Amino acid sequence: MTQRKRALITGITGQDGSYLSEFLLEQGYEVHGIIRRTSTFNTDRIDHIYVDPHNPEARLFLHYGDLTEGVTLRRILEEVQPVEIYNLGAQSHVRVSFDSPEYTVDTVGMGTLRLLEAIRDYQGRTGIEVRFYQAGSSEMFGKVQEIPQQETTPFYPRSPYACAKVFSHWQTVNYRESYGLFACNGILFNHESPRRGETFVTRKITRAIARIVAQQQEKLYLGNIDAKRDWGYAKDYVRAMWLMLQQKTPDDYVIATGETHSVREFLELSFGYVNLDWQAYVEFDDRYLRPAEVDLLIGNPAKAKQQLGWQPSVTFAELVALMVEADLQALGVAAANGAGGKSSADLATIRQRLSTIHE
Ligand code: NAP
Ligand code: F7E
Repeated sequence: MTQRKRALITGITGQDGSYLSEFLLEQGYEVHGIIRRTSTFNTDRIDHIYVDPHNPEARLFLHYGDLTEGVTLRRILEEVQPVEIYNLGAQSHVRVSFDSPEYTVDTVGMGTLRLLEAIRDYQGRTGIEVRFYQAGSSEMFGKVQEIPQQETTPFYPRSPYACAKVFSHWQTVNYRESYGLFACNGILFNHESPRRGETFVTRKITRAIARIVAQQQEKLYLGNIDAKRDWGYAKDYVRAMWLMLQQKTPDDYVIATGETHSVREFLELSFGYVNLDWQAYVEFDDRYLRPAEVDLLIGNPAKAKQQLGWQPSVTFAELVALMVEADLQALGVAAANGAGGKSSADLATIRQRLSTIHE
């Protein structure tokens, strides 16, 4: 019997980690993930795919570790002997990175370096190739130097988080060039889903809408709603990560939709979906402003399309509908017929399409 391909994921409990795990399991992989010890369970996003390790059918295994602790990362690497590593672990909130810069840089920057060093030694000693994916971010473009942004656009990071991602990007390139590691940088633009963390703006909005409909919340407080982002669907984006590691040679790729929308547009579309006027509910709170803002992001995914055959499958309007529907369902409330000016037949068609995206 041929051995299953084994993948190791940092950040497996996060939005992307959960979708990537599902995807790799579907591809026949054995999946190992690094989780942090927490005082309450933090595995909600992967509970549905977890099987007790005593069960011979189990193909998902979890290991305690932390990106701030190199020794443990090395131990896990030796134990698991993966052929692919996806480095998704991070303190990934840009606003929080201004409050907690040292910790952010330790996980987002030094964590990557610790992993690369561990792979370099392991590969050098065993001769076994370990392919490495680094979760880079459009935040690295920051104060953008070119529109749209592509792989060759200069970086201009605007937060401790983004500075650390730039560090990790160049470390990944450097380990590829210095030691011949098969190491790729994905430069992923914002990607969202019903599993998005509740404090990122899209999910904060869709969750608030459901709570407003359910009469559990009256107002939604936001910061800069003029910021523009290139928002895609997370499930599409994890497929791109895997594709990068299946190529003949390692390279770096922008993953984006090529469209940009403001937070204000997201508000219009999402509140419109439940027939509410967002202006009656949204208030400004300066605590959600950042010391330095990234005003506009829009990516050019041409290289990924051409070389990986990757393209997004979910439109902006579908993404908004998908997220609002999921939050409404979670609270047991529904968008009324006629929502967003749509007939009940139109809503049924939308829901039918959304159910195929979920699968
Ligand atoms: P997320 O939902 O915030 O998940 C982050 C994951 O990292 C969680 O599993 C978290 O564990 C883990 N983590 C945090 N600190 C850690 C540490 N010190 N050691 C080990 N693990 C740690 O993020 P995501 O949206 O899935 O994003 C995945 C990766 O892509 C991140 O690196 C992010 O920076 C990057 N990225 C995201 C986007 C996007 O739009 N989503 C775009 C570009 C790049 P807990 O569950 O225990 O907190
Ligand atoms: O903010 C504005 C905010 O926190 C988007 C992370 O996954 O994507 C994410 O970073 C925009 C910003 O995402 C609120 O100022 C207004 O302009 O949802 P966000 P982000 O900062 O773009 C990148 C690609 C990553 O790599 C990161 O890991 O929305 N905004 N009012 C707000 N943002 C938040 N969070 N909360 C507000 O109340």
